Amino acid sequence: MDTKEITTIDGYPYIKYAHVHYEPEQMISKSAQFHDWMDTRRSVREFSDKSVPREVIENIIMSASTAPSGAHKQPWTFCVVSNAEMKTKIRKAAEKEEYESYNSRMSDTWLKDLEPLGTDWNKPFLETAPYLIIMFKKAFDFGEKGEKRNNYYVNESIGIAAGMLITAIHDAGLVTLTHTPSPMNFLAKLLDRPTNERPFLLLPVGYEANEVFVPDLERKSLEEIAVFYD
Ligand code: IYR
Repeated sequence: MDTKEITTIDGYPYIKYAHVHYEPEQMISKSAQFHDWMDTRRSVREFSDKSVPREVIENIIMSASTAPSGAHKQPWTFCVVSNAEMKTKIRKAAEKEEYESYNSRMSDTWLKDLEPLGTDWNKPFLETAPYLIIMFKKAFDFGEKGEKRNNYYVNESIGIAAGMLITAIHDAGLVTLTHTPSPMNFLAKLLDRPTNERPFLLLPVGYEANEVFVPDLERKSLEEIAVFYD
């Protein structure tokens, strides 16, 4: 299993792509089961403060980092905050921006669209959740002489990694939500990030609180979201 078959193509090392294949019947049942499982995922806004092993967080981050990225640059940094004082600082700064957003920056239509989800400027989960993962996108990297080296398709790449992180969190039996404080540059300042990194998404991670209710959402049907050109 572990023996890599290495060869050289155009002067670069290649390995043989090895993967299991399933019979069509098994594929249908596996993919249907995976959909059933994914369909149980919900954004949860109330967290328990119960601790989660650090190793779980490390594993889900490594899963997210298997995402495809432009020219395989993996243009992301995952900042993991469990420190209580830092969580409080982040909550205060996020709520300051969110208060402004909910009270003056967001349109009436937008606020109306959010009403069924019950969100507001209060973000207690930023202190309750045992971990906050803040994803930073690397607009560019630094070369050997400190020169700027642009990355490619950075938004696409980190967006895919975020989706895979959310999937890995769900698979571990934990919950999250995609919190998007706006503007979010306070995160770069608080976490002292280098100049090539921009905050992308903040995800609290942990167990849900006891007896959590989530909005009774309907997901779109296949007919509404897909067009098949046979
Ligand atoms: N950034 C805010 C507002 C918000 C916006 C959308 I669109 C949502 O689906 C949910 C929230 C917040 O994080 O509360």
